[in-house]
Amino acid sequence: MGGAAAAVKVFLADGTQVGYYRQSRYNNVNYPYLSQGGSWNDMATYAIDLSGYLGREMYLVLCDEVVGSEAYAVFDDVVTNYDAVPDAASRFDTVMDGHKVRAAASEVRIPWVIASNSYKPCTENNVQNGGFESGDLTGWTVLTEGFNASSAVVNERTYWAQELPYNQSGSYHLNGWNTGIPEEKGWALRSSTFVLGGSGFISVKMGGNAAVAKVFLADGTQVGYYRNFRFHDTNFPYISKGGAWCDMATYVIDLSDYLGKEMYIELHDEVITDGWANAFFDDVVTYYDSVPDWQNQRETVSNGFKDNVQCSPDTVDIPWQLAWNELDGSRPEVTMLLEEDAEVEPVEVEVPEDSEMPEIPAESTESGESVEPVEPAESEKPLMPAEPIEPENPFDANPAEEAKGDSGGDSEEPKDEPKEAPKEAPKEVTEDELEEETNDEPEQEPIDNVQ
Ligand SMILES: [Ca+2]
Ligand SMILES: [Ca+2]
Repeated sequence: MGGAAAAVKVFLADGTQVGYYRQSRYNNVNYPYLSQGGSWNDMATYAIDLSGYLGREMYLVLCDEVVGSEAYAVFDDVVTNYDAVPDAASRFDTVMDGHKVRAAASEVRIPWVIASNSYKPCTENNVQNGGFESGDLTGWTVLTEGFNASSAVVNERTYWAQELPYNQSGSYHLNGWNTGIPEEKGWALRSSTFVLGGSGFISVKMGGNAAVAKVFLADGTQVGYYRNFRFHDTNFPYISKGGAWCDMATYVIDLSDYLGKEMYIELHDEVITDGWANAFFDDVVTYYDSVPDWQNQRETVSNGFKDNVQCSPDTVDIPWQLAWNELDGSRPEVTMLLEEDAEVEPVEVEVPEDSEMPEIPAESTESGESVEPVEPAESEKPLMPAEPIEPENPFDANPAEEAKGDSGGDSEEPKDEPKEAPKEAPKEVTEDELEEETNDEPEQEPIDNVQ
């Protein structure tokens, strides 16, 4: 190869890159004399040692890389079989050197080059197909019998007549409604393994009331349990008023204690009994060079429609969340953001009686009660009824319970947007689940969510 932009990539037949070799001779000096150290588009033979892959089916890609000026690439003579190791160090090709006009040309030798592999396999830090952008479950292992792997990945950005946003990244996401698994049942997928690198932070997009991400060391030791805690069935169809249904948010997970370890992730639809038992996932990112600035990250999505009119405002932000690990009971000391709530007209919110306040045993960190989101409490304070209530924070209740209370809505003030939205859901699955949701007594049994 010759030219400043030439490079060769080497791959195994399955697409795994194993080599990257740059043309290293380009040197724009003493034009036009190769004999005086110059090198332009003249090609040298690069000897590449692939003996570690003997017997493997492979292919090459010849590249013209973007390198700025003099960005040319020329190639010739791809030889992929040598019976004996060529003595590259002492071999050369002989060409006529450049020369001035009308001057005589002389021969010059172009030595062979022992190519240096500059390929850095960063792929080891990433799970395969973490964003489902292959359009299918390539790289994922289905752990649930009956799970329809061929239909589970979809390219839909919105759902229902209200055109509520999934907040999908790219063109595809993993959609729990398309798994063939009934809502009351659960399912799980396992990622390929990755070596935790960079900052030790990863992220995953989760939506739906049953979505949970679990993190394991490669030997099967579970080290993390992270729930989607944003789900909030209130003020349908307004995400801008604190509702959150199938919309996914990015959860940032701190795994820095495990830097350098080989790990994998499982995406779960947990079996829950408080309705909306579906899960949606996208964008599993297992490498961040530096700690992601989650507090200032958000995705802006289209707000939903109400009676075919776009909800105001047109767009709504879905802020990133810091996930917290229910296995160790730690909880981030942060104020989650749902600022939109601040501008919402007051809505009467059913406040759970203190009798319903679940006692949170210290060791119950794995149970549903201790899982209440941090941010709903913040965001809903302005919405709380004026009448005196228990000094205890009523929002220590399970988020799901709150959701129930909201949809129960006996004390809602008359507003132009009544909250019987579930009935509008056009899809059967939705009707069903909403029906269920509405009829179900909000029995608050702890969710056994850790395995
Ligand atoms: Ca995606
Ligand atoms: Ca389910």
